[in-house]
Amino acid sequence: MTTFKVEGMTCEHCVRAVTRALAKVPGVSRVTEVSFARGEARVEGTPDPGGVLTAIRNEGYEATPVAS
Ligand SMILES: [Cu+2]
Repeated sequence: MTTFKVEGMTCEHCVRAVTRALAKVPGVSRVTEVSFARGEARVEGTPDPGGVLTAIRNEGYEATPVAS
């Protein structure tokens, strides 16, 4: 499981946009959680972290990896 901090999500629409984008990233087997309240996204699988960050940024949000 990999966690990312996501800035800029304000509603469920943002959550759906980020969830859809993450599901398309190679290596992501499941989008575990996307929360605008906590500003977090969690995915399962073995994606390239750079690919995840790019997918989130392409939707218009800022993302940073969270060290676990
Ligand atoms: Cu929104």
